[in-house]
Amino acid sequence: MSRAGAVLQAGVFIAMLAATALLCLPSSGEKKILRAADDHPAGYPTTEGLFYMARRVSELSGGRITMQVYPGAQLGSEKETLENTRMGVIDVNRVSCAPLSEFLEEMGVFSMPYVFRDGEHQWKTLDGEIGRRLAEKLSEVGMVGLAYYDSGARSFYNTRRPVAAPADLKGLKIRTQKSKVMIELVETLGGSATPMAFEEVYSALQTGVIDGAENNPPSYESTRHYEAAKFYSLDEHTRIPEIVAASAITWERLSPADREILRRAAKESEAVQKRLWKKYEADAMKKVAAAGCRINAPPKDAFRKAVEPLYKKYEAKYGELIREIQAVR
Ligand code: BDP
Repeated sequence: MSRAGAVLQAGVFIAMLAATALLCLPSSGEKKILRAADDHPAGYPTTEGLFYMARRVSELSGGRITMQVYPGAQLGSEKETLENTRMGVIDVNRVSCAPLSEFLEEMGVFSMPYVFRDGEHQWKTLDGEIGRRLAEKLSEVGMVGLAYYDSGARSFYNTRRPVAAPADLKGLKIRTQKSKVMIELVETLGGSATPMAFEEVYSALQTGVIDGAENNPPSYESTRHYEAAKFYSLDEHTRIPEIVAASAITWERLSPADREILRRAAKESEAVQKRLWKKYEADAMKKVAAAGCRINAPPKDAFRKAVEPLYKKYEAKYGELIREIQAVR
């Protein structure tokens, strides 16, 4: 063999070795598909947040990781998607912290009525040590917290009458999320709590199985619950954040670099979601008002007073955490 031929052969050999080494690299070299769940349709701020995250995951991984977003509860109701996230069947999940509290009890503190003074206090808490600590605790139940999303404030709506004071809730059948705190909150205020999956609420309102529910303006509008339940009373009893969480099983299979891509993309999507939220919330209020909904803003003091027994009841569980939240300035 000529000298040039030998050099060429050696070169090819080295190139082949390098290619083999690349193929054998731990997971980071492989293409990956991740499935992400949201119970809202496309266009809703949380789902759009996930779509943005998916775009960034693709960009940051050079097209190697695809995050497929399944909107509109295609992968199940929140309780089901949470179970499937823990099992590794769903890789990324955007849920409300209320149903999440059935898996990690501490998350229920965010469902305590008026625990946040306002949105600013809420975000200081979530962005600070408390928000981080609770997100990290998700590892105890098979998940990894990646970002919080905005969900504004939840208020009551019903088919019967304006709620000007807690007494007006007496006897009303109010749908709640599947969360102990939310059930007890409605009961404490005198309503009759009916826990039910989000997707079932519209027909339950129409058929009169329930008299009302409670949610933020974007959900009240996008679900068209406002068509069936025209009385919307802005008591703003809770500010329950949304969370984007990954399955711990999925997480284990990712290289440190890919984990970082997911974390970064989720965090970037948080800022986008919060911006979209503000706009959607204002638009939703305009839309439901234009549709003839009767909107009132009852004085909150009576509601604050009426939920005091709930605080007593949860003192042993959340008392310390509540005081920590209250101390956030
Ligand atoms: C909405 C949340 C959604 C909920 C739903 C509900 O974004 O994830 O779980 O409320 O009430 O605000 O079930």
